[in-house]
Amino acid sequence: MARILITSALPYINGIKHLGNLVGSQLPADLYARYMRARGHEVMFICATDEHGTPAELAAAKAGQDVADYCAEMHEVQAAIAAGFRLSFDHFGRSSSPQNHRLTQHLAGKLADAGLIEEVSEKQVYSVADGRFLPDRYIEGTCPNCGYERARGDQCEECTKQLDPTDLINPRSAISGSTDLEVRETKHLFLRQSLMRDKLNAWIESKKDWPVLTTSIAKKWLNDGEGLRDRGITRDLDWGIPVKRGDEDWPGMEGKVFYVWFDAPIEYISATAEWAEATGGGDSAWERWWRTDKGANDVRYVQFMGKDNVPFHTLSFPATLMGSGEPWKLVDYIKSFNYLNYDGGQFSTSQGRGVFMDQALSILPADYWRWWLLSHAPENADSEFTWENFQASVNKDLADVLGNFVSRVTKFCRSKFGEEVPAGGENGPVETALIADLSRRIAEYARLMDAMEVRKSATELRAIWAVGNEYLQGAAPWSVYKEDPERAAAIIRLMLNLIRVYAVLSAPFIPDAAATTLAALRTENADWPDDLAAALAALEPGHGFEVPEVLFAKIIDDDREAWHDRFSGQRS
Ligand code: B3M
Ligand code: ZN
Repeated sequence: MARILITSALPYINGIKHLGNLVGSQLPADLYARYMRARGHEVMFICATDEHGTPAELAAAKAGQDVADYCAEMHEVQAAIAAGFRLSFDHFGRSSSPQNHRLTQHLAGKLADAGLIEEVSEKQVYSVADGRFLPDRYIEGTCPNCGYERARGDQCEECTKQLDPTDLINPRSAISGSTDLEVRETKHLFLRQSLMRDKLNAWIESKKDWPVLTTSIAKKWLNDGEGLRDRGITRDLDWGIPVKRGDEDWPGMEGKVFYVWFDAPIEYISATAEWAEATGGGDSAWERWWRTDKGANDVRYVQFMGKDNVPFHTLSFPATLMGSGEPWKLVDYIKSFNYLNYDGGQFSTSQGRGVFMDQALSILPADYWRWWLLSHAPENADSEFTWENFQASVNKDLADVLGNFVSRVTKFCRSKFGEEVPAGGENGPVETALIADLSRRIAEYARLMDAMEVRKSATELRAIWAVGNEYLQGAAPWSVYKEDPERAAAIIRLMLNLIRVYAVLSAPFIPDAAATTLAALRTENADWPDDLAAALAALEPGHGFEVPEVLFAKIIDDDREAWHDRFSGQRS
């Protein structure tokens, strides 16, 4: 039994995520966590909301709410939706937790002790009326390029030109509208990651088994100089983790907070500490996952994320942990994803284009989405959601292949033998060949799941379902029954057991259907079929069951068309 630590990239707090976000981190992480638990390993699966930074402040302001209240509310909203998708986090934390405040300040102190933090003086725009420095995007004015009057200090949204706040004509504060702005000196902390280039390089070079997508991005940033330049890790914002050096004040840093990307990955650790506190485990309960001097040496740590998050996880976060000089557990494997597009374009929050997590659950159960998303995960290239493809997958794979199989077997048994596993007959050569074929396929499925080959795992699982269907079609118990009821009983007994095995194998992808099936078979605690022949005899003659409710309903054309229109982003 191994110990596996799994983290999913933290969803940002400002709003509900779309299906592309879901399939890029949380959902495949859940697939892996469920699979590893099913194989008997000890799993710690961590996620959290990423709550600091300018976008959180802006979203709260837009909602007319205090930012702390806004984050608390949105955290609950995101937690409920995650539960709706059956994301089986051991803990869903908050980067604004007291644990994360303490650990972020602690690590900053250690980095400073190690000489890895530099104080840099910069010129920045100060708003006298607001009594604060303004981040670039909090300054508005007229674009010098196109004349758009509400260009932001970092970029003009109209003509997309990248700007400096000082480029703007008639600059004003986006908070108060005040034009009483001055350029003042201010100090910021920089993480000297450039000093760690050799260490980071050696570490990344040692990761021979990482996916190409991960290492190519990591190496690009590492070797491109740009990527490893020293990074500002503090900001002039109200909302965030106050800059401190461990427990002590940091002279000159009063009123400043850490940059959101500095504290967000630290929350992976802090969230585990939140979990330990919530479950009464004490410090040793989380340290055995994260401190190599306290037992984390034998942990395998896997991270899941979209490709845009890779640089922070291969460079900045490891630099933080290594630079602290303390024995923190570093990631062993990074599974990264490309993007999911929506129907010929991109998902767009502002245009309401595409399906967001809450909307998805309001039209169909989680399993339908989980199956489509995972079986089309953007692993080797970007992939695309279309309603036609979604309808076809659900109707074929889930309704025709799996659902129909379960329904035919259980209904036929009920009509001929009653609602219990029938006795009589025995397996012949065809069944022996079937079991051999399935054993080979299940071993391949396990190999792919171990390797986090998400799409290929789904393809193999679908093939495993299809093998049962083909066998049933050929064995045709409904015609055999008249001549030889014992033979029909043996076929059906094997198939009822196969349904149970299917539920166990499929649970990481479609946990609700798996649970419904196991409940109908009155066998909730089913183990992974390490010995398939034994697993296919587990339900013995006389074992009672019920015909389960329809597992998957087909998507009809009218619904498909209505949803297509509803989510196209051209709402009037
Ligand atoms: N919140 C990514 C994002 O929202 C960011 C991930 C943090 S992982 C530590 O795109
Ligand atoms: Zn412009």
